[in-house]
Amino acid sequence: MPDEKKTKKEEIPRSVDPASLEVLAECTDLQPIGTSWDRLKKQHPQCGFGLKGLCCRHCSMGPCRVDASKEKLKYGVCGVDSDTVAARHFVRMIAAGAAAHSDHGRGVAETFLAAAKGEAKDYKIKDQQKLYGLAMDFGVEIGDRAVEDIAIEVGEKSLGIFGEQHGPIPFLKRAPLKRQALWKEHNMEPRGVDREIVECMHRTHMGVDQDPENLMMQGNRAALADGWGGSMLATELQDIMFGTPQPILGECNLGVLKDDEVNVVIHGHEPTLSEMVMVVCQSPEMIAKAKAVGAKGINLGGLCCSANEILMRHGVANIGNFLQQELALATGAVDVMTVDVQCIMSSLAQIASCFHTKFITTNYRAKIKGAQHIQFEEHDAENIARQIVQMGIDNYKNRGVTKIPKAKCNMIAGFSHETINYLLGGVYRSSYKPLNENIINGRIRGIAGVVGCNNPKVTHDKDHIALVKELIANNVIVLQTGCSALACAKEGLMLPEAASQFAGPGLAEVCETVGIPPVLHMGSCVDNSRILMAASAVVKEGGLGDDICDLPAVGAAPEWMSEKAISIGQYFVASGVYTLLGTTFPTLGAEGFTDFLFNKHEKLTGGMWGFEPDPMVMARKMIEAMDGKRRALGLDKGKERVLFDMAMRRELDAG
Ligand code: MSK
Repeated sequence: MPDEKKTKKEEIPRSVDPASLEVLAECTDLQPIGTSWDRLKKQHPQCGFGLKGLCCRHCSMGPCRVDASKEKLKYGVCGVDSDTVAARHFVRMIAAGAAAHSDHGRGVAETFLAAAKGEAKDYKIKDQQKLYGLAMDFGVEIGDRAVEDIAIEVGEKSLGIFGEQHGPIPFLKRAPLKRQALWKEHNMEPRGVDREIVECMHRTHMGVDQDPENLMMQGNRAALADGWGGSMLATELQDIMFGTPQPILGECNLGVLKDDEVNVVIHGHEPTLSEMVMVVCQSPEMIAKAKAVGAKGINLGGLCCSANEILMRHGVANIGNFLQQELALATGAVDVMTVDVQCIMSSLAQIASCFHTKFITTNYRAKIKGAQHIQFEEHDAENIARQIVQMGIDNYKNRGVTKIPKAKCNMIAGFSHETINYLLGGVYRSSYKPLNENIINGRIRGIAGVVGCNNPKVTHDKDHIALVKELIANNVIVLQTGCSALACAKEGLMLPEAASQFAGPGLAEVCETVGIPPVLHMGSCVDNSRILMAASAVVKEGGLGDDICDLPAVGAAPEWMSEKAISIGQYFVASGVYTLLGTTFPTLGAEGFTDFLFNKHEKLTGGMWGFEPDPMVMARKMIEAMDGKRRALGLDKGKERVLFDMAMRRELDAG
């Protein structure tokens, strides 16, 4: 962990983003709490056992530090060894991450059902085609039934999936047939995510499952229940209610805050709240109220995945990613910040109190000391959103000096897997075939999913940007979600012109022909399920093997920090994808278990984990892995490079 050491001796730069550095330079008045960078510094040295996954505090005989390399510390009080300690810890991280995504998904399903029943009047069914698709997945009759009746049955079935006792969950059928057979053969098909998480907690309790590999079978089931269950349900139902994303122009970075408008900021993950806040911010009545207090209007901006959700559907400006949440407040320009769940720093209430900012929690699951709590109810959504926006308007007059950096960047967001299908094939012949053909002919070397958070242990955004630039320069098309997507957007990588500027010649040619950036924004954390769908679609299109593990496709989370990243990574590994973490890896002190994750797991699912803190080395490892898959597919022998023109597309259509 080189950056750990560096932070102690020579300090690493805090960010590569000029807007963030500008605010950080002025952040001297946030005492006593400071920023996450200040607090990390004070935490040094961090616990070495904890960092390596070797600390067990599952019972009161401990906490035990268990380290196979030290005679005295080989076993915990109960006799547990380091591999089992690390495995239990890792499985609990999967369970927590899966719980976060899936509880979000359950909330969406409840709102969806209430909307279908007419009990949440502010929400509508926006994408009927997607509703019908989901109904067919669930075996719900469509016929000439009313949309609302179909939606009620779909909503009830969706809610039932979370608690499904026997499995397998229905979306597994979306995976390639060979993958489904592999899961069945290894008894890895998950039941509902609730059951899988409970079993994770049971097995990791003191004195239950002591076999690291057996523990990981349960970790795999829980992660699959998240990726192909809770997260995928969240994405599907959100698309039906709020619209399936299509490419849309947006702006990003702290420079989107405005001096002369009421700044309303949403942060967290659930679009049920942010969609309503957006509707209210756009209402003429509220804009008139803002003007009445001397502002030119209302400026809505998002942070983290709340930003991703409203950015990709409506082009609402995104203020920044995880490490910019405190900086947004430190500009002094935020009149109201409202948060729901996940990735919300405990410091926000205190930092808001250094300024005029009203800081509001809205979810009973996520209260913060010092915040004002306004419980969000789907039955009265618009009224509650109006109350929040009104607080921002009323607070505008209390603003002091603001320090809004100028830096901001345009970006294109909103590449759902349906949109990619359409963009590649055209409206009458939606297809992934042009993508497959360009992978086969070598113009595109492979596909990378680069996702995940920021972590103050490494320079903010640096590893995301370095990794993604290196990948596209080597003709790898990059699919992104979460805070990683926002990092690369700030660097201008999500604009079509980035293709000629940063991509290798093959990828650039494909992007320029289709008119897409080389780095595609696919949404929020739960939308990693869109990447699973895209990978499955590529396999089904043909020519690149018959399972996800055959594809020249690799995943990475270079600056991860959240347990959700572990769950996401594990569902990719369980789906057949080599997936690397940067910054740190939570089992490194347990050699046997780490070897299982980094090597032996591939025999089980065709996917495995890796760890690489240097983004350039990480890129090389990813490209080597893609080249290995290409060789296995026989694609290493030079083939004539063909780009699909209209005549070839027509031929495809006829075929
Ligand atoms: S918000 S989980 S910091 S990506 Fe989804 Fe960003 Fe990571 Fe949270």
